[in-house]
Amino acid sequence: MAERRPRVWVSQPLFDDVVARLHDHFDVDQVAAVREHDAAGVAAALGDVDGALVTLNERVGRDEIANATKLRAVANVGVGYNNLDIDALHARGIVATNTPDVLTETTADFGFALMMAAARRVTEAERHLRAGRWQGWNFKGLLGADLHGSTLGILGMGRIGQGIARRASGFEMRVLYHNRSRLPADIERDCNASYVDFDTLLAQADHLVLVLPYSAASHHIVDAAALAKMKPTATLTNIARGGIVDEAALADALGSGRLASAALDVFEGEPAVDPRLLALDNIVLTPHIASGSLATRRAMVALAVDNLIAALGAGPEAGRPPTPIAPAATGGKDAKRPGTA
Ligand code: 8YV
Repeated sequence: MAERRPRVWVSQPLFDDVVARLHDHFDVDQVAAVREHDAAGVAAALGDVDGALVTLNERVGRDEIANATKLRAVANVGVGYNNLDIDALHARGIVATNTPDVLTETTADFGFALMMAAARRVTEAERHLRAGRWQGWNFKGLLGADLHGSTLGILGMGRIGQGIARRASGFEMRVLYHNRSRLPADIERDCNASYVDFDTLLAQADHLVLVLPYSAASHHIVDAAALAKMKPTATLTNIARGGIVDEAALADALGSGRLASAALDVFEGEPAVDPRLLALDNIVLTPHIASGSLATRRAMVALAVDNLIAALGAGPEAGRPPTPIAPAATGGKDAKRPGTA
């Protein structure tokens, strides 16, 4: 009797030519169209497979794997893995992997783009123009804040935070950061960045960018109290995870002029966006696309495919997936405190 081929689930349509490599080793259950999977759907999909390739849209926790008796590996397409319950997976001996590094520079580019858009009111100005409200040149219209020569604050100084810091040198910005641990001196020098405590970061940043892992400890770390410590002229950019910012408090701060402007690529209830945020002019809103260059999204899928093949004991790296998530890891967006991403 022929040996049973392992079976894997691919939760969303990705890039067919990249995912095709899975077919060399496994039988593949490929979801045909972009869709939301609820917990029961994920549990059903995992019920009879050896491995899964999932995105941040799929929560894989204790309940979802309860009946997944064959499951040996879950490859997340994304550096952040707060959608996975790592303890539950590891307790069952299931290997979990993510996709760090390949998205660092692309995501840092986008963080910078959002910060600039918030500071210079780019999307607000475009809406103004498209709505036909530009009735003539106004010397004092739509004035923004400078980036050059200002102070950049970075919360979470991992790979992406460091990428943003390196970009800031070109704008002659002073760079402050806060992180769960201070970086080695050579990295600080390379990033031209100085370590400060959280309150100092809030108080001194002209532009604050959030790039820290999401966890219970970082939930709403930017709340009303934190926002009240920021300069009223400051901007806030979040490219990490929605739950890090208390969106109701942010809407209040932006609405009352307590904070000049913000840019969010991530939201607490994705894909839903709080109507209070949608109603504001002084906020840039994008649908979780920070890693979304074609080349990078392809590279993320390729790395996840490599991880899944290796984790299931196939291919040249059998048993050695390139980027496993370590037990009690703190290197992704599931760390216990503000940290690296
Ligand atoms: C991905 C992200 O688009 O990598 C991450 O953590 O948030 C994004 O780059 C997302 O995870 C896709 O699953």
